Amino acid sequence: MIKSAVTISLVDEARSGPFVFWDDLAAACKRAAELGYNAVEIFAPGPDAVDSSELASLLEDNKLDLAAVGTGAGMVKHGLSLTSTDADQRAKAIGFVQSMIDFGGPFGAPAIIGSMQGKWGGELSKDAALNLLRDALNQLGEYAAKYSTPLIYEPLNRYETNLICTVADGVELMKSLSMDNVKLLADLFHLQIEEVDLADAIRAGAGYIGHVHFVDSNRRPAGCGHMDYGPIAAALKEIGYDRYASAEAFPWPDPDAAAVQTIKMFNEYLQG
Ligand code: LER
Ligand code: MN
Repeated sequence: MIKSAVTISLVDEARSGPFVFWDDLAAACKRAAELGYNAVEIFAPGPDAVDSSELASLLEDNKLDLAAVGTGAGMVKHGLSLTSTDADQRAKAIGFVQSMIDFGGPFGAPAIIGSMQGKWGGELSKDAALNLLRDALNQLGEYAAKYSTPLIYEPLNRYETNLICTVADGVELMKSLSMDNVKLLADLFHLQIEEVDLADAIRAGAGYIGHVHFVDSNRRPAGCGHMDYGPIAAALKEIGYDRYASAEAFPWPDPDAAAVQTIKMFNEYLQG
């Protein structure tokens, strides 16, 4: 069965980003539970931004799981990238993601590599960048295994990366890794920019998709754009997808309405 989650951002530098709840972790967890979400996904400035025992209490009190933790703050806050041409910077980027794996791992939550993958260009060729990305994913996938969680890698649309933009290219990248503990994130917003057919793309990701960002075509909450969810839901069920569909959408028209709208669409299309 697919499980529902909703994003909470604690990162000031990501103020214009696609996150539903903001700033107040306790209030967001309480509201997520009231609305019937199974879990929350946290986008934090770093591993120490949230006290682990406080998070454990919040999750337990609200009967929520931690679906995933974002690592994008490594890029937006600290300017780090796993494909930097500077070895020191790459080592810092790896260290930052490891610290986020250490934060989420004890809660069974995988870390997500999105913007931390960086881009190729200038003195860095596409092949060289992909090799750096492969090295990083191998190392971090291995690291995540100690918590029995995968590492989640997110293909992004062309305006955010030029490395891997489609599910099919993501599958090829996964196949080229030295282990199988890295899974793909199918973010429906990125898919609708890059894919010919979203349901076909999801079917092509069978066995490789480990997380879904559930959102509409304009990055508003599901149901507030022109995404056709019937075929998408059918494809996810067809491939036996049973992990999270997480609301990573603009807090439109406001956080609470976005959370209400997404769980309504989740219940209509993805539950059961
Ligand atoms: C970035 O566009 C995105 O989709 C996020 O999940 C990564 O921070
Ligand atoms: Mn995403």
